[in-house]
Amino acid sequence: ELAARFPKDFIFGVATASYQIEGAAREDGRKPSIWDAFSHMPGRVHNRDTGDVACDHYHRLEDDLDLMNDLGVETYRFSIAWPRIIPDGRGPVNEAGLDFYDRLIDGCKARGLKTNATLYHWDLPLTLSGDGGWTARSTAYAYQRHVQTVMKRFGDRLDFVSTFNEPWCVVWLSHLYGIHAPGEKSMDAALAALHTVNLAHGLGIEAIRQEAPEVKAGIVLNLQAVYPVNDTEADRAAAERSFEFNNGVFLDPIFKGAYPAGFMAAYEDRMPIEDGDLAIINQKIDWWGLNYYKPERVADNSESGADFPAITVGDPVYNVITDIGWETYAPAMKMLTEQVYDRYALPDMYITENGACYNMAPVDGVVDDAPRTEYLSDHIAIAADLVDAGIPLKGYYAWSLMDNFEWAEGYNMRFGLIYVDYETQERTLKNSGKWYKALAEEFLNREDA
Ligand code: GCO
Repeated sequence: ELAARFPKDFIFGVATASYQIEGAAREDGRKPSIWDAFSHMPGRVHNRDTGDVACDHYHRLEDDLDLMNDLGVETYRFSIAWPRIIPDGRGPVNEAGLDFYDRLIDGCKARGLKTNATLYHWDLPLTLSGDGGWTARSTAYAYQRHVQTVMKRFGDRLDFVSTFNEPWCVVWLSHLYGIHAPGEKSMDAALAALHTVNLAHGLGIEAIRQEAPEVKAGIVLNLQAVYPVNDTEADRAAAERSFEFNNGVFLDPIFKGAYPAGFMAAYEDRMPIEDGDLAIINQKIDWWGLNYYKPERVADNSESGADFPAITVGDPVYNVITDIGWETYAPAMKMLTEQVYDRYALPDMYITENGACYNMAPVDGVVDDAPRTEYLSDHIAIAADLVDAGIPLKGYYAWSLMDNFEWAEGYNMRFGLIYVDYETQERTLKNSGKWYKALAEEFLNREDA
């Protein structure tokens, strides 16, 4: 039995993010974020979808918390929108924005849910773009003030906080590949964003320790599980370079106090590092989160003269491909986790996101999404294997509570345990949600509980 494989203090939860679910984009003093601007720009997001309304969670907060509570989970991971708290990124604090999260957090506590707040899940206040957004060092200090404000207000009621969700996306996907806001395609912009985000993480940890030393502070990373396409020396070296570029540039400064050597050999003279920065970044944290969805396969491309890491992305090896086109391969989550515990002195771990995109809709009130259930059960079994292997894995959050605004894919791609009809805002628990609920209940009610 799957549930029986986890220790008593393990926690199951669900995750969401502010811009993906809240809507109410112009209400109660919230000002635009870079995602409001980006999604309203033609050609950026599928179907020109925006987060203006999203799941209308801002107005349906209590009902949604009830739905979550009905799932039987013990913890909720959500994000706090900076543009609701400090609408211009710097300057006045918006009381009405704080009130919303007061209600959210108190609503969780009233239902016995542990809270895990993400302090940045991509909705940078648009005003800060005028300074250069994440490419500007000043943004790290503006972020620190956001963290101070949030922790001062909620530090007494938060169980966990993370400084950032997926710096990889904030840095490479948003500033080098141009897929996410602000849509930059520049290595120099990306290198600057990389260092600003790492610095902001360290400044954020300082602020959390200052304002709320009891709260467990961490960071959430979407590390890549990299496999060489061919078992050749060249492809293994490519996989190693890919690890540095995609994972090491975050893990090394945070856990070792230095950027990786191969990466630095390529880019040191373009990195805006100042004296003392690495000591700020390299602070002890209480936990880290892994967001895991799929394996990555890479081949050597160094002959082409391409920039570091000089790789090409290989095709999926296994043929279970989700509706967003991602390869399904649960053992990669184990390989990756063991690899990073081998290489770094990491604290307690949580799987902070894991889930699958399948777009089936209700038929007579039933969403038959068996492949999602299979994905979840395969990955949760790997989580149990990790616990067995002695990894300090303490919890698992399914992505996501409900279908939502899937960034550049708009409303076209669905990851929820709950189906959302965006015309009516009606919610329908999917079969996978029923399965997860049964797992959570079995876990809570098992004999040794
Ligand atoms: C993430 C994103 C989520 C996505 C999910 C599926 O942290 O990657 O937080 O917002 O919706 O990953 O792509």
